[in-house]
Amino acid sequence: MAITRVIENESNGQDQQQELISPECKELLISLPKERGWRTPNLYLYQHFWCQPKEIQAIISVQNHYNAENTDLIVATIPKSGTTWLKALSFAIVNRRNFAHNQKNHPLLTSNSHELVPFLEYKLFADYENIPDMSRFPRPLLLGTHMPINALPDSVMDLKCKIVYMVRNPFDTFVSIWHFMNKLRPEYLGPLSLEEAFDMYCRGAIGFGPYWDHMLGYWYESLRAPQKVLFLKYEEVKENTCFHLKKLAEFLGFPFSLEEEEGGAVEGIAKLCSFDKMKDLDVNKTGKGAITAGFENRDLFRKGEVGDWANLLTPLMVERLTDIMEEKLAGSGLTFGVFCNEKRS
Ligand code: PAP
Repeated sequence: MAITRVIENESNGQDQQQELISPECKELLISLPKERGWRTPNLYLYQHFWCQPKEIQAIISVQNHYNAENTDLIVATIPKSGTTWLKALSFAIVNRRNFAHNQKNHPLLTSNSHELVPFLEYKLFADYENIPDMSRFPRPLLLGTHMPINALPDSVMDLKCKIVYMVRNPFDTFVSIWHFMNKLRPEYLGPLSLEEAFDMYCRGAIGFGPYWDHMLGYWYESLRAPQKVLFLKYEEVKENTCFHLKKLAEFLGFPFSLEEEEGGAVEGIAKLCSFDKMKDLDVNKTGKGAITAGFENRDLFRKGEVGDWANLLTPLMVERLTDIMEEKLAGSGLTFGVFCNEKRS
């Protein structure tokens, strides 16, 4: 099938996007509701979540061609909620028999965690004409995704493979996205003001969002099937990394032995994957392309703090987002109180 270069021309004649997508996907896009995009002209509502064109095509490929196995392990997040960190922690846990945390040639010292735990939709199935032969990859497969739980292929949900999900309070997640998009947004799209971006976020028009649906999907599944989905909060992992690291290791099926614990393996992995350590590595200072071509790895490491939202959001913004979260999460049991609402007063 030939690749078609699609150029979208919006009514103002300047808003252009070039993507390598198939004629079928182009056809599909025409039928989907759309919103102004963050780093592409438009986001499209596909299967009840907002997505960029090329990602929709990749997700269709994932849905059609990725057949999960019982031993597969999936790291899921909505963008900017701790993906890079969770991938590093998971990789270090699962591969510690081959690579001890203090080994000089540990892969995490020379590769970004996105290279070691590839995204289904950005890496493995990004090119719809080159479907990977997953049988050639070493087991267990450790894979990443931003896809909402309902969009995952049936095999992921039907088999015993496990999903670990990390959520981050929506205030810091927005701020992280805002800074990130400012770096990635192409010039021809013009600036996206803080106010406009915030409004889009509050209306749910953000990649893979609405973010409340994204987190609630994984949240409810973690309550229904705790052996299937482990639900972690960025802020809690930050506060007590070793405790959650042990929980994560147990869930993934790679629990720490007493001997390992006494030998400092848990603390060692926590340190290896810490923000300060990872940010300082050459691969993360000067490397490129960990997620997609041309992408600067250093853009994945900004501050890595809890509560940075207080430096950017106005009281009115905080109030609006707090009200939205209270309404959307009402009755779910999922809260971010200590990280958001309490700071409102
Ligand atoms: P992605 O969705 O593009 O993969 P993701 O890794 O989910 O990005 O989020 C990036 C955020 O995680 C950044 O937050 P900030 O903008 O508020 O600073 C980044 O700094 C933070 N981050 C990256 N690595 C770590 C880490 N090892 N520990 C804690 N936070 C981290």
